[in-house]
Parts: sequence; structure tokens; C-alpha cells
Amino acid sequence: MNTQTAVRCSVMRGGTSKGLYFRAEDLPRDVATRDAVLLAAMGSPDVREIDGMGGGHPLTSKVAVVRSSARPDADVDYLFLQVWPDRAEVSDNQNCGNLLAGVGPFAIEEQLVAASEGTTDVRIWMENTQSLAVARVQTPGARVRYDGDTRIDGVPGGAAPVTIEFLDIAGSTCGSLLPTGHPVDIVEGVRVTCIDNGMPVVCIKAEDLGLTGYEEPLDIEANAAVCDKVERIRLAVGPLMKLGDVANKSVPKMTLLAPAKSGGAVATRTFIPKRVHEAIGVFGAVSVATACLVPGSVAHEVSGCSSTGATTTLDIEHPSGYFTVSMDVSTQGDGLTVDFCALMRTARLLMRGDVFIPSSIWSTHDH
Ligand code: NQM
Repeated sequence: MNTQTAVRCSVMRGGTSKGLYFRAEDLPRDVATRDAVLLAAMGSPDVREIDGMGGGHPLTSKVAVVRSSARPDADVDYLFLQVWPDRAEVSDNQNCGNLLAGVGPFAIEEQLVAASEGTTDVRIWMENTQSLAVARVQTPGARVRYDGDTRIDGVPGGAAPVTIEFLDIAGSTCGSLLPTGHPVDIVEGVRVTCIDNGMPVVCIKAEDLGLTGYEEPLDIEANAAVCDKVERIRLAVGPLMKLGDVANKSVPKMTLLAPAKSGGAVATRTFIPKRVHEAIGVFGAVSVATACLVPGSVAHEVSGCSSTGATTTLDIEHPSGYFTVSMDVSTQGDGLTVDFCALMRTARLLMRGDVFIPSSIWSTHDH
């Protein structure tokens, strides 16, 4: 008798994250069983995830579930699931723009989308935020190309570019771009800007927490007083951002800002929300870039950026380099409307095969 169940999946690097990519039909339909399967696949709960595929860090313990879309405006649906390494929990309460970078190549590899000669546009319905992305994948000879010269900070070497465009991500989790209705709020005595352009993010001046904003992520994580303060602000801001009790949620992300140091728009250190990111999340960067353009925001004060009317390109500095975001925005009075955002990532298929799950968790007889 088989004591393990084989579940088809691919391992991909998407941007600066890594995860397991599944076709929806290969996973259990029942959500509780699906989550048990994903925890077993990753080896969670265990800080090292030694008995599974996870890397012991939120950025390497991620899952993309992809299916053919029933929507007329999309080719595939993408559901992002965060598998927490240290606790037996799978969460769908945030999107992930890094794993998103692998969804287009995965959809083509899995023949969910037919490749064209040259490049192939994959229209992706992002289930977590109910919004649309279009990823342009390099497909010379109608096959996915992974090698190339495009470099993104946080990933060694070059790879083929995946460009991604978004039309409608403002307020996709919190209901509006500025969920509290103000460009600045005072929370726990600290001035903050709460924003959601694809990811709920709270911008705080690093100096208001006694930091320079250029510290290393591990040094910030070791500063218990700062971590406690950031978490207190996060818990207080959750209901104001229409996110409710965020104690066990991965949002909002908390981004500490300082003046740019290397020619970019602003320097960032981001709590996601307990660990400090070694770079910055995709939608996190988009939200910070947008905040820089909101008149009167904390990010605007630190960066001094403003919209030029044409496409604005902002380099968001993070601990391992830059993240470049291009945006078209329009301003009416104090209000800001985001018309379009675009960015570039890379992705790579690392492995394709079966991940093995103890049959006591899920047996093929349950299919
Ligand atoms: O913000 C980390 C990552 C992410 C999420 C996080 C992401 C995004 O780097 O779109 O990509 O903030 O949890 O993968």
C-alpha cells in the first residue's frame, strides 16, 4: 500500500521569492484538506521546514495555485497562498507580485496558454485581490525563455524579463487607495501614511522610530523595542485600514522610510510583517511608490517626489538594491488616481515533478 500521495507541482523562482506552483485540479477541492496538503508539502510547522520543500522563511514558503480562467478578460486565475514556516497556517489574505512573475511562464509550460512566436501575453486574474495583471513572457520559437540579461536586485545573475502591467489595483484589499481617508494619520503617537495600491502598506519615517532607515534587516529584527513599536502601530492601524484584527494577518506591511541614499526615490526597510524583507515585495514597492506621489503623505515628505504628468518612474531603494515602478497617475486637488502601473521581474522554472504527501493527510482515494 502506498504511504505517500504524489501531487504534481513545479518549483519556480518568481522575482525574489520561491515557491511551489500547482494546477488547481491537482489539489484537494476542500480547503481544509488543501491547506493540510500544502503544510505537509512545505514541511510546516517547523522553523527550518526540514521535512518539506519550504525554505524556512516566508519568502521561500509560498504557493501559487493556477487554473484556466472562466473570465472573458483573463487566461488564467492565480491564487496566492502563504504557508507560514513556524505555525500550521496557510493564508490567502494577501497577494504576491513576486510569485506572480512565475505564473505566466507556468501557464505556458502547462499548456494553459498557447505560446506565440516572440512574446506571449498572459492575462492573469489575481484571485486574492480580484484584479487583473498582464504578464509579457519571452517565447522565442513558441517556448518559454528563461535565460537573458535582465537583472533584478536580490537575484544573482541575469534572466529573461517578465514585464507585468496592472490597471486596477488601487484599493484592491482595503477598498480605497487611502483607506483611512487621509494622507497622514497619527497612530501610537507616530505619523503614518496608510495606502493600498495592490498591497496594504503603512509608511513611517525611520527617524520617528529612532532608526536611520539604512540598517540591515537582521539588525532591525534584533531591535526588540522597534519591533514592538511597529507591531503596536500595525495592530492599531488594522481596523482603520478596514482590515479588522490583523494580529494573525500578513498585512499591512510596515515600511520604514529614509531619504534615498543611492540615487533612487526613497530608501525602505519593510516588515512583512514580523520578519524584515531582504528586498521589498512587488505590490509593497508599488504601494510605496504611489505613496511618494500622494501630496502631504509621509512618503512624499521623505522622497520629495511628485508626478510629472507623464509616466513617472520611481526607483524604490531596499536592502539589496532597487525596485523600479512605472506609473501613470492623475491628480485632482489633493486626490490621486492611479491609471496604470508597470514593472519588470524575472522568473525561472527550477524543478517539475511530484511532491509527496503522507497518505494519512490525503490519499488519492479522496480525489
Ligand atoms: O508585495 C513579500 C515578496 C512579498 C510579496 C511580502 C510580494 C508583493 O517579496 O507583491 O511580492 O511582502 O510578503 O514575495
